[in-house]
Amino acid sequence: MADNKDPSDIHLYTAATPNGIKVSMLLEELGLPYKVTDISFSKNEQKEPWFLEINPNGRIPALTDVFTDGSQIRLFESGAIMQYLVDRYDTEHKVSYPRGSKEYYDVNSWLFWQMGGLGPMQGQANHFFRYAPEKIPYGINRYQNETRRLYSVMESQLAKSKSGYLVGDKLTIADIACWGWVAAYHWAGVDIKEFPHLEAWMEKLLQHPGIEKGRHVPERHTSLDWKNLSQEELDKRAANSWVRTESSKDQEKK
Ligand SMILES: N[C@@H](CCC(=O)N[C@@H](CS)C(=O)NCC(=O)O)C(=O)O
Repeated sequence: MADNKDPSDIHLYTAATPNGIKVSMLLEELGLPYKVTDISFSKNEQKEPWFLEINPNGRIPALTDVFTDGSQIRLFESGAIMQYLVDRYDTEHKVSYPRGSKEYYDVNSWLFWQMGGLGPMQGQANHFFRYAPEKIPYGINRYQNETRRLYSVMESQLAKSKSGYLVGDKLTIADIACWGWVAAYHWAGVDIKEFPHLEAWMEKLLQHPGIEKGRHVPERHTSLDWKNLSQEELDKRAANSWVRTESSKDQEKK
């Protein structure tokens, strides 16, 4: 599907979250120009009809582009967006491997592992630990333990890796997909010090200029600073989040 078109038709709809920054970090690593629309969760823009035309699931990230036949293509689910971008634009295999190679399938395994495991489980750890109106120990323990288990899976893989990346000898979309989640470890209440290879990997990725630049789209990335905040500041951050407002609406629906 590789082609030589000017890629400036790419339009990313995003917000400052672990799923959103996957796509901007990838676009920056590939050196692709793109337009950005910052979607406001507090205004519920992700549920507006015009946005649902792009992503019927009403979540970020989403991306549009002009397809090879000249029509518009609309993509949602960060993993699917990343696969589209490397299939179409990473012709030199900077952050991907050729389709059909063993590493190509290894990258897919880790990408699906992130999409089906790390993201959803750590997201629930955040929810029960930081946002839930009631502190439910069962929910907190279940999702924090599952996040720790998933971190230990990455830790073992990285301990075996000669390159320090998840697959093969270079940074790939598998690493990029996981980075924003691991970088937000403190918000989930998990200690990164238990996972030395994972911590080293997290720092190593920051040395890539595209990761460093893309993590600050659409606004400054702050997850790594949260370990320095007091409990009071962390509680305030959770209390002011749009997630709290949405959770109370959910309670009313019951
Ligand atoms: N599996 C989806 C998850 C997308 C997702 O949950 N996005 C969150 C931000 S990280 C969102 O848009 N939340 C807004 C909402 O739930 O209304 C992906 O990876 O793209």
